[in-house]
Parts: sequence; structure tokens; C-alpha cells
Amino acid sequence: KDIILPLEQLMVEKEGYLQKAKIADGGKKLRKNWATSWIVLSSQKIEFYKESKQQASSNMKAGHKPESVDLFGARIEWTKEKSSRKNVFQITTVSGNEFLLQSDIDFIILDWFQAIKNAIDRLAKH
Ligand code: I3P
Repeated sequence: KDIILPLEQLMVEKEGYLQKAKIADGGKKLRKNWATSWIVLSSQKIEFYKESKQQASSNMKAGHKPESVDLFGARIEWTKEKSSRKNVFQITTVSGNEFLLQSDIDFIILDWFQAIKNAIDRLAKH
């Protein structure tokens, strides 16, 4: 019996909860507001969901779109200046959106940094 999955789902590389703060939109600075976010990494983008995974999928059916980050040409770097928290890295998109991601748990944030960096580096080769 064939199993049919949406293409999106096939491309998911990593997902889980992190602390997230968007600090700029199109180059315009935003007030920092940390919140837990469900993060979904696929080959070309990251999606941020405000809610639990389950809530997110029912909202999706209702037509709500998650915030999406285009990884083409994006930059990722650790930062100690942008937050008093530990384990913070920043993603900057070509369009000038800036996001901070954070976890208190070292191996979790390291895994995420590496996975996102790999996705960005892979895209740069194409
Ligand atoms: C911000 C809030 C953030 C903090 C930020 C504060 O205050 O406390 O958690 O960032 O520091 O301005 P408010 O809620 O009143 O906006 P960190 O937790 O990342 O340090 P910042 O201004 O130094 O970025």
C-alpha cells in the first residue's frame, strides 16, 4: 500500500521547541519579545509556529500561515551582544529580518545551529 505524504513533510530536517525573538523586520528594529516557538527546518526555509505542533497543524488547516524564513543567502552567527541570555544565535535573512534563537540546553542549541548552518551552506552551493 502506498503512503502519500505532502512534499513539505518529506523535506523536514528537524523540528522542536526553542526560545525565539524576532529583533528586526526588513531592516527595521523591533522590540525584543522572547517566546517559545515550534521550529520546523526544511531544506530551504525555517517556519516558526506560535503554538504546539498539534495546534499549529489545525491552524494550518484553517488557513493560517506560520512565519517563514527564507534561508537562501541567510547568515547565522553566535552572539553574546544581542542578549543577556546564554546560547543565543542570530539568523539574518537577505530581506533584513533578524531572529534570535536560544535554548538553555547546550546540545540542543548546538544541534540546531549546525543543522541550520548546513542548510544555508548547502543552498549556497546551488
Ligand atoms: C526586554 C526583555 C528581554 C531582554 C531585553 C529587554 O525588556 O527583558 O528579555 O532581552 O534586553 O529590553 P522588555 O520586556 O521591557 O521589552 P534578553 O532577555 O535577551 O536579555 P535588551 O534590551 O538588552 O535586548
